[in-house]
This record gives sequence, C-alpha cells and structure tokens, in this order.
Amino acid sequence: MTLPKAELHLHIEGTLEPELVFELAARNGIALPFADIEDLRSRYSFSDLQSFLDLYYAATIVLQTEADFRALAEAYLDRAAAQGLRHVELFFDPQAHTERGVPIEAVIDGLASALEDAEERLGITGGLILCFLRNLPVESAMATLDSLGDRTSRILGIGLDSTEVGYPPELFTAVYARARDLGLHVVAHAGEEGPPAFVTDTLDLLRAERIDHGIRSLEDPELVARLVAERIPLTVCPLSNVRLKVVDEIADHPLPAMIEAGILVTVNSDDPAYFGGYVGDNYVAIARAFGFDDPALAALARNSVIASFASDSRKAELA
Ligand code: ES4
Ligand code: ZN
Repeated sequence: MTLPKAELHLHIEGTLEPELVFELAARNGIALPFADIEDLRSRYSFSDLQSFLDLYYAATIVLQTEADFRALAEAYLDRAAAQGLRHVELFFDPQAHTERGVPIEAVIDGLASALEDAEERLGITGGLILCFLRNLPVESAMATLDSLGDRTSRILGIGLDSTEVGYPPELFTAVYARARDLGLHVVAHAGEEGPPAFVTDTLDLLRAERIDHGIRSLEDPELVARLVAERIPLTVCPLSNVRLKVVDEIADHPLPAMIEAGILVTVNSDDPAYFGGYVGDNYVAIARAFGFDDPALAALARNSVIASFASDSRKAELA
C-alpha cells in the first residue's frame, strides 16, 4: 500500500509501541504498572473510548525528555515512510505531559525536530497539531495556548480530543477564537461517541476546518448535506472505530455510505500501536471488507492530500 498519501488523524502518543514503553521506562528509571511487554499488550482490549484512554495515559508517563519525544516521532516517521506517507499532521496532547511536570518546550522541540529532519531524511512533510484534552478545565486549555510564546510558530494548528461525551464543543469557543486569531488551523474530534449535534456545533462555534471521526454525522441528513456542500473533510479511522466498539465490526462501518453521500473522507490510523495497525493496515482492512478496488483506494489517498494543510505547491507535488 504505497500510494502517495497523507495521514491527518494520528496521535503521536498513540504510536508508542510496548517495546519503546519499556525502553524509555528503563532509561528514565520509571516503575510501570505492567509486568512486561506481553502483559502490556494483553491489555489492548477495550470496551469504549475511556477504557482505551486510561491505558494510553498510563503508558505516556515514560515520555519525559525532549529526546524521548524525538525518539517517539522518529520511530513513527520511519514506519510512515514505509507505508507510503508523504505528508503527516501529528496530534499531540501537551496537557498529558505538562500535568506531570514535563515542560511544553521539551514536548514541542522533540517532536518538531523529528519532523524537520524527516523532510530531508524521508521526504515527508508535515506539522504538529496541538490537541486540548476536553475533559480538563477550559482554563487549562487557554493557559496551554498562552504558554506557547514564540513556539506558536512551530505549531500548524489545534485540535480537541480525549473523552467526548459530557464535554461539548461549546466549552472551547473562546480557546478556538484565540487560536484562529493566532493564525492557527483548527480541527476537532466530534461525533466519535458524541451525537451529531456535537459535529454541527463544532462547525458553527469552533469553526473547525476538518472533523476528526465524525462518523455519527450520518444520523443527521441535514448535517451530511452541509458537510458535502461545504467540502468539510472527515478524518475517519476504521480500525480505531472497531477496537473502541463505535462499530461492531469492520463490515458495519459507515465508510461506504459516507463516500456514497459525497463526503470528503480520508482514512487514518488514530492510535496505531493500540488499534492493530498503521495507515496501510486501515486501507487493507477496508479494501477487504468492502471490496474497494485500486481506483477507489487511490481516490481516498487523493482525498487525504486535498484535505491536508500542506502548501498548494506541496499538494501539486503529491497529486
Ligand atoms: C483518541 Cl481515538 C481517540 N479519541 C479521542 N481522543 C483520543 N486521544 C487519543 N486517541
Ligand atoms: Zn483521534
């Protein structure tokens, strides 16, 4: 699966493979609540989003230094290149780290330097999308944005992730307005577990340029018509939706209906270390489940470039 493509929905902390968890724990002298790699892997069975997030945050404690964040991103970028990715927009969760005392500068500088090197090393362009944890107070999100200082220039945009139900988009209206004023791109998770009204409000109140997941949008025909008319991209993550029981099995995934409706859909891996595969594995899974042929897969790969925040000249290169 080496079609030139972009990945637009990828949590860099969700690429933390068990081997690296234990390597970094040893390096940083951290005691883990898991016996060994096998024990950690045996816990990769989730009942919903929250059960996954609990393990995801537990593993991130091994990330301590700028070098750790750099190593994490380098390992992902190597795998990304092997899967034909030419452009990647990486989500990261600074509050998951600053809450534990890690300076935001270490997080950003480690990730950004790996991305910068990837351009020459691997021919991959990209950027960082800073995600706010929606289950933390909005004051914490605003303080995080304010703390960026001149590192704002190392950020491509902002996003919103973590527990969705109970934390509606309107909580973050002022934070998004500030980010837009700073010239940042804005995206947000919506309609993964939350209702279609969260997608509508994310468009109206946060003015999101893309919706992450958004698969519950199909429950609202008016919303579907709007997504099509306004060409709002949805970054869909099929294997994630199966693992987090948003859908029962891959054959039940609404991806074909979304394409049929005319929505600009992209295929992404979300948290590939936890959900059974990287972006190519997601393409293979949907090809098998839905009998998508090469032109159909190529159309999805093209969508990922169109929906990206790459420059027009880079988009032309990847077309
Ligand atoms: C996430 Cl799958 C998913 N949904 C919401 N927040 C997240 N953070 C990391 N993975
Ligand atoms: Zn996600």
